[in-house]
Amino acid sequence: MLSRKDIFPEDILPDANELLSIGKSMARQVTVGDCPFLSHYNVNSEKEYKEQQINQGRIMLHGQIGFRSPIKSQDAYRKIYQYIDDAGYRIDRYGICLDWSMGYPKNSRKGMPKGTGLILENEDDFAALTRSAPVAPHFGDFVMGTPAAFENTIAALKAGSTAIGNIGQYFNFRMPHWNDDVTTTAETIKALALCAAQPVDILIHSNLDDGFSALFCDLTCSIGAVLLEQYIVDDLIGGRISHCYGHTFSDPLTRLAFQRALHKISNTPGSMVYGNTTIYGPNETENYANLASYMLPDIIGQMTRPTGHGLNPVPVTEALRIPDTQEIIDAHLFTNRLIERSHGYIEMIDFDKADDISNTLIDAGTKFKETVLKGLLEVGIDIKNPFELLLSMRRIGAKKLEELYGPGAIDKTQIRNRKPIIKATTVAELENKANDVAAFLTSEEKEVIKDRGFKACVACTDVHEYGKVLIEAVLSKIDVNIIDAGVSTDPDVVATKALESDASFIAISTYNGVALDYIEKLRAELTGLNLKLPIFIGGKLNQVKDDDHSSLPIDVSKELRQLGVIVCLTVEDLLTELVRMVQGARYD
Ligand code: B12
Repeated sequence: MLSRKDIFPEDILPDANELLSIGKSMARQVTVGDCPFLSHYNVNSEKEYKEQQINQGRIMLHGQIGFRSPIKSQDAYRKIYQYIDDAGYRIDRYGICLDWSMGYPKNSRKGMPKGTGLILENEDDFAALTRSAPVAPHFGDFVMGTPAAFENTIAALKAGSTAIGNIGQYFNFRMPHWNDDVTTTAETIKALALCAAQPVDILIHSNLDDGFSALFCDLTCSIGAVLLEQYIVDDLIGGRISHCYGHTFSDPLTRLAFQRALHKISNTPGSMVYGNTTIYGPNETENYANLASYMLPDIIGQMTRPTGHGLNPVPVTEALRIPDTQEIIDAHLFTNRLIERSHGYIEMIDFDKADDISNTLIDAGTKFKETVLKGLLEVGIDIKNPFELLLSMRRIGAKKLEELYGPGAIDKTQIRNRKPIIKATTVAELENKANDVAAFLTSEEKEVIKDRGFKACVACTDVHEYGKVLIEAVLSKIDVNIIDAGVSTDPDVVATKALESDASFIAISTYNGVALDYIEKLRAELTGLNLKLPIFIGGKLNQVKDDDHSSLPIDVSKELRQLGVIVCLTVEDLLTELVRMVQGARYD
């Protein structure tokens, strides 16, 4: 059971009306600036453009860019547009991938961890980028939902952006070393109010996979999240929420059904459909089949129930590295040709099946929304107050919300103690994978590991949680005790947790291009506590070096090994080392 005191231990919270009025008043000074996209298509906003394209039956396309260097990003903005235009096609919008560190307010950004993305120093940098070509600038990440929400939204609006996010990110992302979620929420409310008060329509983007959807085990809860966000942004603040989905939607039928459900319940055009990045592997040729396998339902969705989403063909190199300009262009050329070749498929599809699923999604999603609101009201949350609603949902988190309020029947054998009405594939697939990985050990090896009574302190450095979910599932299956040190966890917290729990080793999963800095800090923290423990690390072991002009991340496995860390390409590597530890190997 929850109580208000558990969710809000603070005696006083900021006044939501005051925050809304600060945001609203800023709209007197800050309005949408000119940019080539708005002038070229003679529209006031991307929403207006999207509605025109829907009426003309055109499918829109989205590209994702954001290299560390502003110059390289401007160059990509121009080149991709030009190349695709020369080929007789169009790219409608760019998702601008700001760096992690852009989420800190400018005056506290110095010295904070950087990821692999774009760093814009000032408002002129924002404008220089959007001036580079007539493509709609979508500032999706590290704007709303971060402590820098208000200042980044001001810069994005002035640079001519009329699609700004990311509300999904608000719910799930934590900036390293930033524990003040009250300020994060307050800045987000001000930014939302500023957009809502604009004389032109601003789409408030939310990538569901950046938010709770990546972690729900029941897909109907994701439609519930759409409805809850509509309630907060549209009904309580007067904005226009616009949803994105796709990363984790691997089954073509449910992918199509989800799009048809959005078509029924959305009041505004969608921002983009993200490519199904979780199915990409290391082989580029095979990834073209992956690309086609999710693009086809996306194209058919837009042909039959246009929602205005820009489709995002993710380059086939995504699992290997941050895709370069030509790789983005190639994915677009492929997809434009696929669109031309897709018409004949429509007659082959049984849309009733998709519509049955879509109706179930809406019915159970509506139930989830209502149960969440009722549950929060019962514990004393003011559900008419957007500040309280946002922060309480963020603090409770996806897993607990699903456990407490999920629409599926209670079933203690299931992951969230509920039988999913429509199973979300990702977490379930990780559970299955864990069985295969655990089978790597012989029963004798499992037995000796069990007898040793290992305690594993497991954490991930950023929002990428699947690696951690997998390690925990595998280790649980071989009777290693799990000490959960959390998601987006700072090095000092991991070190303290390892000490307090008397951990036998630490396992870190990392993806954001911070591996080396993170391990250096963790080592220093452990030394400070006089603790010597084996550290295993896996995920994406790269980093953008400050002195490297390529602005792309490079592999740091060698440096990590030099620091005495055990670099793991697979979970099996960890299991092999555990067997060696039982046999007497030492790593301190
Ligand atoms: C899923 C995903 C997401 C999801 C994460 C959902 C979630 N809640 O976990 C979402 C959509 C939220 C997301 C967001 C972002 N992402 Co992302 N994401 C991915 C993706 C597609 C898959 C990563 C993953 O989880 N794989 C599943 C795991 C289980 O499999 P695996 O990675 O192959 O891992 C294996 C081993 O490495 C091992 N392993 C992993 N960790 C560990 C640890 C130990 C100790 C051991 C023993 C083994 C082990 O386990 C697996 C065994 O098979 C990758 C691209 C890719 N295909 O790799 C990008 C990727 C990691 N993301 C990337 C980026 C840039 C981001 C964002 C910063 C983008 C943005 N601007 O918003 C944000 C993160 C923001 C933040 N605050 O941190 C980049 C990182 C760039 C880099 N470092 O070079 C990648 C590589 C994509 C790319 N090519 O650009 N992302």
